[in-house]
Order: sequence, then structure tokens, then C-alpha cells
Amino acid sequence: MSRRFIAATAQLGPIARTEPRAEVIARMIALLEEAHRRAAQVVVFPELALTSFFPRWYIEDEAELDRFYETEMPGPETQPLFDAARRLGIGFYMGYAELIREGAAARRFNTSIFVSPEGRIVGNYRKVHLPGHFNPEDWRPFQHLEKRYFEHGDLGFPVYEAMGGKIGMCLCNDRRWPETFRVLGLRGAELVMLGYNTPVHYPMAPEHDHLQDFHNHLSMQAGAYANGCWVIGTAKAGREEGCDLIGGSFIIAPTGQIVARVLGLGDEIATAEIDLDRCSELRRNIFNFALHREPADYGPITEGAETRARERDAIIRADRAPAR
Ligand code: CDV
Repeated sequence: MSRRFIAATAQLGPIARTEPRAEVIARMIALLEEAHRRAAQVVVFPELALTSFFPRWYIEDEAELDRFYETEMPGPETQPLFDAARRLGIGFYMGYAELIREGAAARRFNTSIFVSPEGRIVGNYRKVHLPGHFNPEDWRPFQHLEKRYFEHGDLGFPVYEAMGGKIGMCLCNDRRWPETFRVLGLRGAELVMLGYNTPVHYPMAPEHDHLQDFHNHLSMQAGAYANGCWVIGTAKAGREEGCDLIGGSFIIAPTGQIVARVLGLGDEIATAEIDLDRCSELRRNIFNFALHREPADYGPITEGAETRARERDAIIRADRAPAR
């Protein structure tokens, strides 16, 4: 397969709490068709692309909560998306809430998949950096209960063979952590795809609200450059159930330059040609990991990882704000 292809970021505008899956899927198929008209072979949809961003609500009724999750992929409602992508010869990335039933127990993940142009799920990813809080907090204008509704992803940051190269995935808050891109980079990812739902208002530090777009671009451009990979970041954007979400979906070259971006806050695509061979401009030179990386000096990044994870879980469940 050629290592040069057209890719699209496929931003979705707001999704209402009661919007049926079939309507969302129809919107996504329309974006696939528009991407196909522009000769795209890869399309990147947002995080939790099939529903409203439900962690903003404290939902006590488990049956009501379950409505936001997928128990099979594809299932009867998502199959038309897979069919359309295969018909159009497009590979796609999509985020969704995953529910796995293990006897009486339920496991829940904030998940993404990459589906090949032939309609096969090539790989999956479960979100590692879950932001927000576990218990509802009344002082907030809206909740961010990802720590309640999802388990910490148990797959790490895998890299898969697809589109003639190596692809990696992550989700939203992961993009702010350089370790995400570095692990994917160390595994050879040449294209990293990610979806996000980022409110304009950050209740913990509202003095940063005006910096949301800047931080979004800063983290993804830095991730692309420091690891010599392409990055496609796709938003769920606009005023969703009274909560403003940033847009700014874009495609970034391994040099860190933005090569395509959407203009609005609704359903919209932007396309660019991806040449995976351009990753070597960085990886053979300034970011030649074998030659210039100094992992012996990076100990604190992973030291005591298990102890720290246990301490963190105790803090979260005790409902104390983790130390900043
Ligand atoms: N969905 C997210 O992970 N959102 C976070 C917000 C809460 C900061 C983000 O990093 O954009």
C-alpha cells in the first residue's frame, strides 16, 4: 500500500443528549462521503463520537448510563458506518464508550478503534489519562465524571500496522502528556490519531479558559514535532447541551506545522496529503532516538509507578483534589 494518501479530520458539531445513534451515524456517513469526494482514504472522528459527552452529567440510573455505551462493535446501529466506509474505501478512527459484560460485572472504557478501508478493525485503544473526578461535585457548572464512568485503559499505547505504515491512537486528555506521544514514537508510530471533547471553561482554573485553543494546538504540534510523526486531532465542537466545546480540528505534519484545519464549530472536514516517509526528516536527524535520546537520565518518569497509581486511586475515591 502507498505511504502517501489523503486524510481528513472529520469534526462533529454538538450531539444532543437524546439524539438517536442513527442520526449521529447519518451525520458521520455524510462526512465520509464528503471526505471521499475530496479523495480521502483515512478519516478521523472525535472522542465519544456516537453520543453527547455524557460525563458532564451525574447519572445514577445504570440503565440510563448504559445507553451511552456500545456492547459490540460493530453493532446493529454502527454497522451502516462500517458499510459506508468499506464502500468508499476509507479507513477510519472513531472514539466511543465501550461496555464489556463479564458475568454480573461490567467493565467500561473510553475507547477508540481504527478500521481499515476493507472494514476490518485493525486495532483498539483505551484511554489512559482520564481527567475529571469520581464523585459528583455540586460547585461545578457541569460535571466531568470520566474517573467514575471509565476504567484506566489496560492496553497501554499500542501501535498497529495500517495504511502502509505504523499508526497509533490516543484520546483527548492523553494529548497533553508528552509521554503519550513519546511512547507511541518509540514504538514507531508515523501517524497518531486522536479525538477530543474539550470544554472552553475549565472550572479548576478558569483563568486558562482563553488559552484552551492554544493549549490544544501546542500539545499536538509538540507531540508531532518531538516524535517526527503526523497527528490528526478531531474535536466534538460547539455548544453541546449548554456546554461550549472548542473546535480547531487539524492535521499536523511531522515538522509540527499545521497543514489543514477546519474553520467552524459544526460538522466539517479538512483534508491534507499525508506522506509517511516525511517522518524520517525528523527521526533521522534532530530526533534520532537511537543516537540522541538519554533514557538513563529519565528515571523519575516511571519510577515507583505502581505505588503512585495506588496512592492516586486512594485520593480520587476519597474525593480529595489530587495535589497540584
Ligand atoms: N475529554 C477530555 O479528556 N477533556 C479534557 C478536559 C476536561 C481538560 C481535555 O484534556 O481536553
